[in-house]
Amino acid sequence: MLACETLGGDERVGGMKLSCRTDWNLDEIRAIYDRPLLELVYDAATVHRKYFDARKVQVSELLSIKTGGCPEDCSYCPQAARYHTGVKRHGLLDVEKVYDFAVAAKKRGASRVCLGAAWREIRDNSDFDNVCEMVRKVSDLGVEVCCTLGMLQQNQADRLKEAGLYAYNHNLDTSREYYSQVIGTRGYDDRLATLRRVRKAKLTVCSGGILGMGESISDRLEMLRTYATMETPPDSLPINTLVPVEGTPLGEKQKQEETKVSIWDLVRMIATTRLVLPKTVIRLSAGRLERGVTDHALCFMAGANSIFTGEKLLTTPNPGEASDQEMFALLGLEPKEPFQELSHHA
Ligand code: SAM
Ligand code: DTB
Ligand code: SF4
Repeated sequence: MLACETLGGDERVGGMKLSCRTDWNLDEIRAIYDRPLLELVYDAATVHRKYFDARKVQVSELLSIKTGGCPEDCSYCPQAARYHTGVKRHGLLDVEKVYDFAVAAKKRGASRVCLGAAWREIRDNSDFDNVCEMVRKVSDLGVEVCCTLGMLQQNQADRLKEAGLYAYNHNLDTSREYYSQVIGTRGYDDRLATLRRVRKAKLTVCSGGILGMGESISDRLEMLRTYATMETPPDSLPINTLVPVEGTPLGEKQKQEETKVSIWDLVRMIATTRLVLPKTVIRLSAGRLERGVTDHALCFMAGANSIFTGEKLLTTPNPGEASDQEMFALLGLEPKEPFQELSHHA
């Protein structure tokens, strides 16, 4: 039986050193993932408490600042122009409208506002000038601003940093091997190149994946290995479970049944992430609507420490603030203040 030997300065699980490691291989990560469930959760909860205040959960709000009409073919995404999903398209929102949303989000207790655009990549045009203006104004409110705008070049990452951006979200979504089954219009290396530029601009990196797209457990863990072996791993890692949307290739009814993610697989993935990336904020992202408070409690125990709240993610439904507040009260959790993320490059 694998045992958690020490969780002091040099944490080990099953004899494997945990912290400050960037040399993980898949077998080691798999050995952690396959541990007896309650042992795994206990160790993850213990490591979580070493680096974080486990009563604090970051509450973020999402706003789609440009919706639909995306030229990419991501087979999960309701915003890809080529799928008929009924998503109402709109061009870039006005700066004022975004600012008003952020003011309201802050009042509701959010410490991070994430602005998403259905772009393949950023272009140097007036829309990007306006996004920089949004970032400037929302940052001045004292909340963390995150953008997810697709691929970017170095000068664009630098401009976002200069405008006050705190984080950039750009997901690898799955393993390199499975990626081409999900997306054909760009490659894994394009994603990695953007992440390097984000890091170089000294922005914090938010990068994670989606479970439930038909990938194997090995694909999930291989994605985790990619993150854990980066010179500087992500500051935050969103774990989404697929929100099946009719009209997308992955939204087909039959596939949904086959690929539904069990709470146990989700908890194992969160706990394993907590153990191999002890300092990373883990965001329990898309796919919360079907999960009850008991499921959420297990995820928080396993090391998740962030959620997106509000009735809508970018285009799909999500639990609203009222039910999240009720859940926080029940579980004794509190929203985290902004700018207290452990940054690997600080
Ligand atoms: N266009 C940009 C990009 O692809 O990076 C930013 C927006 S994109 C919608 C942000 C992330 O949302 C994707 O990387 C994916 O992980 C997640 N996502 C999109 N559709 C989803 C779905 N149906 N279920 C779960 N996650 C989804
Ligand atoms: C992330 O990993 N999940 C959030 C955020 N980053 C941008 C987005 C989830 C989107 C789910 C599908 C939608 O609402 O359109
Ligand atoms: Fe476009 Fe992003 Fe959706 Fe892919 S995930 S189709 S890039 S909006």
